Amino acid sequence: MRAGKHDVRDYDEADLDIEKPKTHAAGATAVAVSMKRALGHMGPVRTAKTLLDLNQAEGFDCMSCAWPDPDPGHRHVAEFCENGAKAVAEEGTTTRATPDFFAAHSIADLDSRTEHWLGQQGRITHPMVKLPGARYYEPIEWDDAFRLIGDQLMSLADPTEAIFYTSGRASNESAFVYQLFARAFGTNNLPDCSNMCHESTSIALQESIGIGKASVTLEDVYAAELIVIAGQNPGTNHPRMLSALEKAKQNGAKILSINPLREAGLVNFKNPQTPRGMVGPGTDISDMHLPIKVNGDLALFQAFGSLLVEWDCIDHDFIDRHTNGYEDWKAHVTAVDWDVVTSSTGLTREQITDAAKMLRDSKATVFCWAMGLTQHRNAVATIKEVTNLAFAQGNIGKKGAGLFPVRGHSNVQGDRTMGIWERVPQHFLDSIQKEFGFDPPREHGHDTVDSIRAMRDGKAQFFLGLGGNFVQATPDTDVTAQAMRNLAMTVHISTKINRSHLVTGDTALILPTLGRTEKDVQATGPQWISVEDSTCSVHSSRGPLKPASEHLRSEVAILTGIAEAAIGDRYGIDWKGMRDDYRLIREHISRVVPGCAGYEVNVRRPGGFILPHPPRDSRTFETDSGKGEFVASPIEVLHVPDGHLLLQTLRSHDQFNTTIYGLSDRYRGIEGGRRVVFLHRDDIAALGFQDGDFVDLVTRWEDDDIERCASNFRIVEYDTPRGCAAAYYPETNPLVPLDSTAMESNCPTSKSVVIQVVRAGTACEPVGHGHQDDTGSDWSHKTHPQPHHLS
Ligand SMILES: Nc1nc2c(c(=O)[nH]1)N[C@H]1C(S)=C(S)[C@@H](COP(=O)(O)OP(=O)(O)OC[C@H]3O[C@@H](n4cnc5c(=O)[nH]c(N)nc54)[C@H](O)[C@@H]3O)O[C@H]1N2
Ligand SMILES: Nc1nc2c(c(=O)[nH]1)N[C@H]1C(S)=C(S)[C@@H](COP(=O)(O)OP(=O)(O)OC[C@H]3O[C@@H](n4cnc5c(=O)[nH]c(N)nc54)[C@H](O)[C@@H]3O)O[C@H]1N2
Ligand SMILES: [Mo]
Repeated sequence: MRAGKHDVRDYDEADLDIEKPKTHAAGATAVAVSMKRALGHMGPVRTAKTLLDLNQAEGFDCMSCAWPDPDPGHRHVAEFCENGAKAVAEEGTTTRATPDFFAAHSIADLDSRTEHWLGQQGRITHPMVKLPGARYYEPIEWDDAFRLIGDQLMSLADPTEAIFYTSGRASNESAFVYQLFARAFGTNNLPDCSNMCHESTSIALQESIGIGKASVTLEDVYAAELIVIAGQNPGTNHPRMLSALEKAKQNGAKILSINPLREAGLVNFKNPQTPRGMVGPGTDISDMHLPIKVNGDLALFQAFGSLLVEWDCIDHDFIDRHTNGYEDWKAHVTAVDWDVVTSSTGLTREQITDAAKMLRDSKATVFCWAMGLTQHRNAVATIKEVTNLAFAQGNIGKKGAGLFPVRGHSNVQGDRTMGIWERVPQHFLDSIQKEFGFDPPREHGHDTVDSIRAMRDGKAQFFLGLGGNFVQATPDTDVTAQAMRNLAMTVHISTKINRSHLVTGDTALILPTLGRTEKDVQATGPQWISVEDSTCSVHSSRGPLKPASEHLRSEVAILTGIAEAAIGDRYGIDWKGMRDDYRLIREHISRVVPGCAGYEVNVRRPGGFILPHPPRDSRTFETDSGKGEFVASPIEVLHVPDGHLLLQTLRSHDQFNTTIYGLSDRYRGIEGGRRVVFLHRDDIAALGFQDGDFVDLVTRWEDDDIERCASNFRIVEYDTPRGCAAAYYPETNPLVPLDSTAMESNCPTSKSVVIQVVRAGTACEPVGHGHQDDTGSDWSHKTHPQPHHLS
């Protein structure tokens, strides 16, 4: 442990408690943890008010993940999961970060704390500003804050010097207003968390099926004969999915899981809604588990394709009518090199053949995936390969079958639908022009990685974050932090304090906002908002709680306030009208956003409405050829040199992205800390270490000469394939090179980081100032990065 800087840590690696990983998810413990966290943060009245309203047709939408709700009438009284309860508790907390709190803690002091500690300081109550040269945040009146921001925006040499980031919790109403403002201001610089998340999915599906969204409904999951779950840990990240899987199994479905780790939720589920789940044996989830090597999926799916072709388990009728490119793909997969397949998957030909038989024997297969597939260099090709397999057996646009990218943030999909997209299609911009009478900028804006490059290279001066925690969520933490510090102004619309408030431009503002749990009352009365889940279902949400402070404003009120200050009544857009009555926003949405005609009426129905999806609805494909596109991709094998490991960075059971709820990764047996690295026992021995040793993790990326380092991780022996390591995000983000991104989607390769493991204290040099990550260790580079520009 490095000395000196860690006095203020709220936990210590010495307290780490390592147990055996669990072999089931949920059960009575999940209920106990939900109630303990909810009661601890909110007390009994607020707990009852929120949890009973959560995910109900007239209630509010859970702000944790984007898993869909059952139809109204089929919902439980407690239609939420442990991690949903934690998310609600985190927002509904009665703790407050007031101006007195900010007066007592300098920015440097706050910056020395862990992300966990920052989150525990409660809801921000007042707008706050840090003026140039100041060491503290101080309160500011809303109108003064808007004026400061407006003046800064108007002083930019070019509108493209502004970056407008969105995290996927924003409602459809705020997202629509936000993109409208950015475009009226003059830029498509609308990066979002999706750029780091399912971007590879959106790109692949757009090319293959003509739309970047899931082709299933929840009913398809229930009706499936086979559900393939690749690169996803639903027990932690989409816990309500386990109830759907249980139901599918009761209807006779089989489940094939493809994951380097044997995640508890993929083994067995004890449904807390049922007596069997509370005290009985639970439901076994996976019928087969393939412990694939990290990044081996492209090879695996091609091998599946090869076997299906060999066995002629092909839906020729579907292929003839609806697809293009089958013969090329067939030739490609038929020639697959099995040596490459077995070495890159770490699986035997027998294992792969047995799994392929599950595909062969299923007449309706749903393919689910998440970050384990999207955050690799070859991610887009891998997802096209999943789509090829679905085409091969006609598993699209039919009951019980389809493609199911399971989205992360609760409204990340809706934000895209509303135009939060740096590369929004031209027809969307045409509709904006028609509706509002101005010609929006037509050239593409920056995505997340390009925004960081622009800030790093002095091409941006202003950053506004609608939610999120940009500095912690993005790759190459040091580079990003420096990029943020280069700016004239950083502004965050947030509910709670996070690291991104502490890594600031010359001027910085925190604008505290209402959350999903809270009542939103504007000039014309109470308002509600709308969101879209992973299955294109759009519905309304209204919060039950009194706002955390009378000074909070809604996201819509803040964004329209900024718009008025920055562009006034340029183009005659009625910002005030939209703020006073969100129905006006929804009227615009109904005319601008495809599939949203009649929005106000449709979204108010109990359960809402489902957006059109041509492949799902009618097997039509709005691609260039008008057909579903088979795409043959070469298997790109990632070269991991001897003595190196392939690190995947993942979530614990006790966090929501960069929000660290607590220190219990219960299912994996990690308690009391987060700085652990999971390794195979033979790799531990081969590298000359033992379980329990402390190590530094080092990336040397061949495309630049920067040595990246994250210090002091405890080795935990774990059931993971040889050559593969796992450690938590965001502690490991300093190791992900900014320029290491997925081909075509530019998504950071957070699941494919080539690392070396060296004895703690021998690689990372402490830096004299700056941040600690979540266990209080320094973010450090051995050599400080010079701007490298790959054009
Ligand atoms: N409670 C909670 N819920 C969340 C979140 C949260 O942080 N906390 N985050 C939300 C967000 S934004 C998102 S995007 C989702 C994320 O949901 P997930 O994608 O489930 O999240 P990760 O923890 O990144 O898990 C990735 C899984 O992929 C596996 N994996 C890693 N590499 C590979 C590989 O190469 N191949 C295969 N086949 N598997 C691999 C890992 O072992 C792990 O099980 O969850 C959402 N829901
Ligand atoms: N190494 C690595 N990096 C990753 C990933 C990974 O797997 N590995 N995953 C990536 C993925 S999938 C994603 S989606 C991104 C996530 O990136 P982000 O979306 O930027 O990060 P979050 O941690 O979800 O944002 C949390 C913050 O949002 C604010 N917030 C919470 N609720 C609200 C609200 O209602 N309104 C507003 N305005 N603010 C609110 C709070 O202040 C909180 O601190 O991270 C990515 N980064
Ligand atoms: Mo995500």
